[in-house]
Amino acid sequence: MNIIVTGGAGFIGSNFVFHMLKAHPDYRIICLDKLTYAGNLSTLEPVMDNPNFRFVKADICDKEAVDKLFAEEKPDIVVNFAAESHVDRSIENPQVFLETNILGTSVLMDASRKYGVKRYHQVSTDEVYGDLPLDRPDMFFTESTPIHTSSPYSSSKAGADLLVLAYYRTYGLPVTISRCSNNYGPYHFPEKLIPLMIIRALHDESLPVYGDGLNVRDWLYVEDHCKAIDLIIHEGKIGEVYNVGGHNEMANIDIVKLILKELGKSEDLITYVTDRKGHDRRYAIDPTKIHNELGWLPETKFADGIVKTIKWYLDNEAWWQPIVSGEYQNYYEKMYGDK
Ligand code: NAD
Ligand code: TDX
Repeated sequence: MNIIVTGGAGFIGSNFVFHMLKAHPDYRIICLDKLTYAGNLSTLEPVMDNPNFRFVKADICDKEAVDKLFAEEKPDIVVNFAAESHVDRSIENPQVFLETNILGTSVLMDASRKYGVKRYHQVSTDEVYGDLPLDRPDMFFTESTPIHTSSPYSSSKAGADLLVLAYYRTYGLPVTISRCSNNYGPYHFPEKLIPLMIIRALHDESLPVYGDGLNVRDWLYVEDHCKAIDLIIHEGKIGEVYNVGGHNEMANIDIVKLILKELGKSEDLITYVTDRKGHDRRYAIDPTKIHNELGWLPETKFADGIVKTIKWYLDNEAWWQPIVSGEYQNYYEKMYGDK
């Protein structure tokens, strides 16, 4: 089985590459990644010499490069993780989100049609459903919750999802879509809440909490997400959407306090800053469908996963130090300077 994994040098994509090489030692995994600021080749170092792995640096929007790779590899399955993924960046500069997340998806699906791919899987997000009120803990996102996006990021992901479903209906492309809640774990880029707070706390720097800090996210350990995608590409029903989440809702401020406690740092580091524009209040996934149809259940409890993650950042400074010491500094100044 040949599988093209796009965005495999990023956070979830790299964890998926590791998972697949381990879970299916007879599969060939081809990673296509543009290596944007979020892609890190050093992450893939441990598998670079694996004969079942190939890395190709290319842009999913580049039709020629994508076509060439599909012609060479004749993939059975394509799993598309490649995306611009950070909400705050989408508020600053939406354009590249539309290009990569929507146009890039169409380029991959055109190649998938041309080369008779047996499964095109789109890695989407729960953010396409918009948000839920804090005072209705009985409400959850199901697969039939209407699309109702808040940010340029989530709109671009929703646009891609609609296009994927249109390719299924119009051309019969064998597609599946997964919509997962917030992931955390190793190799999470330090612009995102959990790694940002861990690394800044380690440096005794202020921890910028947006708004009142009461926004709720539904956290899932990244490996559980990878296992869900593995199941969907093998056993999921073509044309279907699967929500992925583990009923683990946490307010941002509680996550930040937990990280401080684990690291033995003072809560005085917490700084409330101007809220994100259009900030979604609460995400919460109902994973009944993937549980009933495919038997998926998350395996890592948040209490264990967060400790494992903090330990990973403590043990892997060599991975994140070059990131936070370079261009990233300018990014932080620009994004947080006037907050
Ligand atoms: P990430 O930003 O860490 O990684 C994205 C990867 O895509 C990087 O390696 C980058 O180099 C690559 N990439 C970006 N533009 C590209 C292009 N034009 N061509 C080729 N490669 C390109 O993102 P992530 O957090 O790992 O998210 C992966 C996917 O999962 C995204 O589609 C995202 O929308 C989705 N998702 C993420 C989460 C989460 O909590 N992180 C939750 C649900 C869904
Ligand atoms: O400095 C910060 N302070 C803060 O309070 C940052 C970076 C974030 N936050 C808040 C905003 C959110 O309520 O923390 C929460 C999580 O923020 P992010 O880590 O930026 O994630 P989120 O916006 O929830 O989106 C993530 O989950 C869904 C991923 O980045 C998306 O790619 C995925 O689709």
